[in-house]
Amino acid sequence: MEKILITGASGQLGIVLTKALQKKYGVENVIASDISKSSNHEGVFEILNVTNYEAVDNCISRHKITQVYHLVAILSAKGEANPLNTWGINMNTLFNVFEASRLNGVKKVFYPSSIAVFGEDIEYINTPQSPNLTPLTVYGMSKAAGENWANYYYKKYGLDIRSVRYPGVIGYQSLPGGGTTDYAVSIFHSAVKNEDFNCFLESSTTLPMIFMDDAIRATLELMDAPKENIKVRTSYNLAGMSFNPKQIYDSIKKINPNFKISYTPDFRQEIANSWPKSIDDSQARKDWGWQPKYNLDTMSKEMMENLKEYYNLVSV
Ligand code: VAH
Repeated sequence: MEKILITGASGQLGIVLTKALQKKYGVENVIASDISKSSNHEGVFEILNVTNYEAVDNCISRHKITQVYHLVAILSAKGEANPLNTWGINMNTLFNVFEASRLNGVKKVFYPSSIAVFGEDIEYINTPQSPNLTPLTVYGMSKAAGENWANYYYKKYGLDIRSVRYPGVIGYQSLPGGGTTDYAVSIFHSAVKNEDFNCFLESSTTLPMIFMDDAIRATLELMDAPKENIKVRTSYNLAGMSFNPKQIYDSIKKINPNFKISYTPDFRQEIANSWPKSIDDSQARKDWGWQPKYNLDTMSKEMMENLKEYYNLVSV
């Protein structure tokens, strides 16, 4: 019998991953936690401040947790406003989860990394699994350090931590907060509401992205894979699709021909410029059979249909 704890369950991924894990393991076996509750949650929810070690330890031992999905993090753009605070929160929460998991005999931990671990001096097209990691944001630095800690806890203590480097995640079920790839979610909300969209990145800024369904499936497949198949104990490169703002705009225009876009790049442009344009995820494909299902047009269609339904429902 598995008992699951999710930290950061009210975030963009957390809201959707909680539902997927509830479906897989039963609503009563999934403890969703965050510092505040999102109205979307059904099932068991606990207010949990993951910067407090005793609180994390208590939650894991009280619920006899067997798997932890540690999603708490301050993202790339927001994190730059207060670098030391971002480092503190991202790293302290990681140490608290890894250490409490080890001491309480947790069987598996999921730790999300990001393509933000990449920075200067990489191959920007098909960025390989293991180049030098020289991230330019504190978020990227914390994820790169976290990957090494994941590897360390596995090698030193045998804690079965698994990780993927998510591209920008795009879904209709929840909103991102404080990331550089957030534009690719907001653009759909504007399109559905027939509002003009002002993009904070230049039209030609290509970034790796993934549709939420694929991101969730990748997570579940990685966690289900036999232990001996997991050869990468830092974090797996993961790819879905790659596009720039002009290309996503063109894809949306096929559905909403009147949609209009303008571009006003801000500080997030520099962050985006330091990231890969596309990712080589051949190791994930080889080790645990990763295969994305969505491309830009199939994703746009799903996003538009679901958001139309959402806005129609709330306006009733
Ligand atoms: C961010 N969405 O923009 C995150 C992500 C690929 C980047 O980790 O900060």
